[in-house]
Amino acid sequence: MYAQQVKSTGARVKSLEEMDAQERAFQERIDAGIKIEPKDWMPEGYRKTLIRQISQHAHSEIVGQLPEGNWITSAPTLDRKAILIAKVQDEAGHGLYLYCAAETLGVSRDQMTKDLLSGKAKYSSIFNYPTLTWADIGAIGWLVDGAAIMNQVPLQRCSFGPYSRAMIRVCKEESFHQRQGYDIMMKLCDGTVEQKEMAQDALNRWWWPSLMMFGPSDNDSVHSAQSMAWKIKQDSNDELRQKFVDQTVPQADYLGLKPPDPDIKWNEARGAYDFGEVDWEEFFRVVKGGGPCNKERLAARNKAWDDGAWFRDGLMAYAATRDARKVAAE
Ligand code: BYC
Repeated sequence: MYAQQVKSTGARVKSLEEMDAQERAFQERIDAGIKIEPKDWMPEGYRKTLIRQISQHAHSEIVGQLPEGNWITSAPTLDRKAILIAKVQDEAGHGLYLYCAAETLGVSRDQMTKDLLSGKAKYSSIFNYPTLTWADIGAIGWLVDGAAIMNQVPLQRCSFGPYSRAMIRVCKEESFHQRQGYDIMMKLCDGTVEQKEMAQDALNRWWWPSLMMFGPSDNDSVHSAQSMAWKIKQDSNDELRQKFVDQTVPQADYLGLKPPDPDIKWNEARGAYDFGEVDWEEFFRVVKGGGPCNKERLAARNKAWDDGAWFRDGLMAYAATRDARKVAAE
């Protein structure tokens, strides 16, 4: 299955006849559902695409800790604080599995970190929006983790073994995160008028950025066609966005909240919700660094890296002494 299924602006996907023998054998393995492992031969484009996607994904997990970490000291109860700390720690763990998966492709963790800190590497646009109220923590769990799961469940079947295996564990944890976010929203919606208004305000601000998480529309997606041919991606950006809307609108109804889109309407013929157009100008502005918190996020990651220099130096000094002792003892 390598035919181009989505309208994409990326390079045309080669047909089997256009491939050399090695590429064809590789594509046939993918088509047969056989996982590719790090030591297997792979086309350079496949390796580069995976490094790009997995490292961006890892960076998103790491930067994604910042908006939520902001509320750890202000969580309304001890239980909520403990749950939020655990969630933020989980995100760090996801980043680590993903950096390890990318390292199997020959890129170093130091290089990936440098690319994030210099602003060269991308991370998800969603984390460039501020968390203004406690309801934002509910909305992130419900919507952002909800969108992440929608995107990541198919990634468990990704053709590259280490990425696919990392996603199995990540998805289990994300499901818990989504439930805790929805639980916060339920409590707020069952609370006072002011609490319900706070929940609606959070939904108003996070709805469209959540839809943007799935990437540009299929017409503008550069990588989708090739990534789907290689079974790195299983679904196109628009297909996943539609599934997310179909799943989330009834959840908003249950809470008694309304997504900020007057065009949302059940379409009986399609068996899906119609919805309005994402503001793509805003999406590309945020991706290019012009979102409300892009500068703050990069500054926070750079500060964390600089502040951790003494610890990294200490670890290296300890490792060198330990190695020297080992050599002396031999
Ligand atoms: N934000 O050709 P396209 C989480 C870029 S975090 C920024 O469609 P592709 C969580 C794209 O990279 C969720 N950039 O690309 C953590 C490309 O630029 P480059 C993170 C975006 O790769 C903490 C260009 O636009 N999840 O779970 O086929 C707390 C053209 O796009 C975005 C992942 O990373 C965006 N939203 O598809 C809570 C999942 N969208 O690289 C939750 C793994 C697109 O050419 N990644 N771009 O410079 C993917 O599934 C895919 O990479 C995407 C994009 C669907 C995101």
